[in-house]
Amino acid sequence: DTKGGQPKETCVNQDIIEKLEQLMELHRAKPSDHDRWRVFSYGKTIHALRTHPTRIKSFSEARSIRGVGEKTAMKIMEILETGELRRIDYENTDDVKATHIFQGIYGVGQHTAFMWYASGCRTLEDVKARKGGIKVSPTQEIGIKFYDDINSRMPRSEADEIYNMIKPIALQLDPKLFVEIMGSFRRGKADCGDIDILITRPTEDGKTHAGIIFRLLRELHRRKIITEDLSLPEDLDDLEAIYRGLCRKDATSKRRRIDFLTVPWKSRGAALLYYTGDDIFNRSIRLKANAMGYSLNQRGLFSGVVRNPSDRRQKVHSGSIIASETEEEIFRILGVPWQEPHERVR
Ligand code: DCP
Ligand code: MG
Ligand code: MN
Repeated sequence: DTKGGQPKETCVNQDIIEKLEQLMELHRAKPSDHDRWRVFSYGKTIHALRTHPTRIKSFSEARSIRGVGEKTAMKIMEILETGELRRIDYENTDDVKATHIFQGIYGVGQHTAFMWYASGCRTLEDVKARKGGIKVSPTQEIGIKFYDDINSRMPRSEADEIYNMIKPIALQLDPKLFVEIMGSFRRGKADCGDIDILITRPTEDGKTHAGIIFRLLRELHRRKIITEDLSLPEDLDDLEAIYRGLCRKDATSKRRRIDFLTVPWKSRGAALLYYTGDDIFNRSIRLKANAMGYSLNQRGLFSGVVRNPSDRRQKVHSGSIIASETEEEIFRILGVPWQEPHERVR
């Protein structure tokens, strides 16, 4: 299934799920293999709980759910009896708190966050002071400078305004461009973490959109819509490119994260599907494709992809393309009933 259980409003065990999710997130914040295993195991339990039709009333009922062992069943009973789960406080250790703050810096992952913690940093001020002699990259420096802006979501209306400033500028550079806003905005969410813009161009006149991102960026910097670059595409001539940066509506507005993605015209359906998300929906539709012997990514739906068994990232055989031009076609071949973007949520 591509829906992942009952919606929040109707899930009778929602309070239990939320506590276990909190605990799972704390384990996710920790680097050990053991913690990774726990995240995996809580993830399965939570999924099973979501599809459990009745309110759990007893230890034995909890134990009867697939993936729920003795320890988890005891946690469920604690939540039922007290409304709390003491283990959450216990797992929320100083290293988790500090590394959580550090990972809010754009360009800082778990590895860097724990290195900084090991160097003695505990707060953002410590990082700014380079406590313990830590190294901060120019991108991370931008992430620190605009920490609060980057970590707050924007109202949908602001994403809409910025998109409507950018689209005509792109079309002025090339009126044949296809420019579409993706991600949470396309799914109709009321607030967006960033702005995701997909760009491509039909090829029937023999021209392409190669290099358009750079021309567009020059224009957006000139107009002070884009304010900082976080990462630029590598190759000027590539039809497939990713740009990440910061933008703002006007000089008094917060900075917002923005991503530009370009794809070859023939991949537009697969790219629309991928960049609309959400990520959980993508995972389930990709698993469905895999179960049918296909492989799905932002470029298309492929058959006959052969991977190296000892390193699944390596393709031994790239396979042949089955569909990529429209979302509808990909849904149809996978036997998944059409879902509007706003329905594609966990
Ligand atoms: N995506 C994915 N897996 C990832 C990251 C992204 O499948 N690990 C896809 C699905 C996302 C889309 O790309 O919907 C855009 O990525 P964002 O990180 O911008 O996520 P959203 O736009 O969905 O949410 P937000 O409002 O937080 O930006
Ligand atoms: Mg987004
Ligand atoms: Mn994004």
